[in-house]
Amino acid sequence: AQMRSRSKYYGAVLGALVGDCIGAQFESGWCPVAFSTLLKLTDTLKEKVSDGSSEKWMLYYTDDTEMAHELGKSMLSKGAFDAKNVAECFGETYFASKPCRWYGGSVPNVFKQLQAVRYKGDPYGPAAKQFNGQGSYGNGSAMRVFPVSLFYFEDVDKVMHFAACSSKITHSHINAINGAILQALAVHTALSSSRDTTWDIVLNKLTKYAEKLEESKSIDSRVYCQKLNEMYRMILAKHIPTQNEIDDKIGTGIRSDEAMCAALFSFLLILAGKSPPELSHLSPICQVILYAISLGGDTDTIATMAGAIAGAYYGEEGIPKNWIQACEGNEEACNLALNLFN
Ligand code: R7I
Ligand code: MG
Ligand code: MG
Ligand code: MG
Repeated sequence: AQMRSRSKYYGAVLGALVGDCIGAQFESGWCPVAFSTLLKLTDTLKEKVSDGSSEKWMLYYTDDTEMAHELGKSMLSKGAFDAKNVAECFGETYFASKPCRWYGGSVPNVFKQLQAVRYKGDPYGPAAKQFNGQGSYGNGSAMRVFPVSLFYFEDVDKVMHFAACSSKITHSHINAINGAILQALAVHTALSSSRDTTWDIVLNKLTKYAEKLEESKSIDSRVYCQKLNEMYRMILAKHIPTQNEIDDKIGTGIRSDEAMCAALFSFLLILAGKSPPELSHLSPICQVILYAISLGGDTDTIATMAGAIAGAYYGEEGIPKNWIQACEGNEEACNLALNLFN
């Protein structure tokens, strides 16, 4: 196992931030984004403009980053995952948040119920009632889970356990819980891998976890196992997979199994050396983030999860300074990375 690396901690937090901020520029389109469009944006990124009293960032973060940072700061202040405190941090931050955070459609309902009893009730109660008692299967718990992997780095069982707990505050559908656990495990695996760890080793490891998580499910509802298997096939194929194949086999939507698997796939494809030629001049982490956005769909969320995994694997060095400086919240992200590392 790898020693804890400061660069990997910064990489995960900053990769997630940059993925959210750049991805958010394309979230509303819902369609694939040309590499040329993405490169046109990243070539012009620069520091915030300040006019004395107010500051204007080129790129603003969304709910993905806002909630991830709240989760990380809560664990740091309490010294552990504390469900009631996390619920309160999520809720109060939501009620104070700017419109540009673009929270999911139904999750505000959870925050309203949590706040109604001043966060003193069951922190998992309101989420369990969403969607007629099914719970949300949205990607909103996987998108923000990476701080759990950094905080509980030494104990993978705790990473899995608290990833699930953090999900259940807003997302209690089994596919959302498993998506959060697998995303946390993907970040944890990346953090503990050296640079000679190949894509198939990472994918094998995550497949074993997915088999365990889904062992009690009927064969045709083992959605993560199925999608991880499709990833092997698509990465081993001679060609770079087409958009149609990815839409068909993985998806890019708001469901946790779609966005989380699209993010992991983006990382693994670049790690396997199958870079699209248009991106091959960039560092691997930049390739992962832009490739993730190019898929379209829930671009901020796919890119933030892909950025967290890739940053945990490659470290912060490959993220260009101008990308970081263009993002609102970059100083807070550095503080969070340092505090989680310490
Ligand atoms: O998952 P969530 O926090 O939303 C996250 C997304 C990310 O893209 C963010 O960047 C942000 O833009 O939003 O929020 P939820 O409201 O729990 O889920 C999002 C949407 O998924 C819901 O509004 C529903 O449309 C859909 N959804 C479901 N639909 C039917 N049945 C989630 N779960 C269900 C379900 O069980
Ligand atoms: Mg968002
Ligand atoms: Mg959305
Ligand atoms: Mg999104």
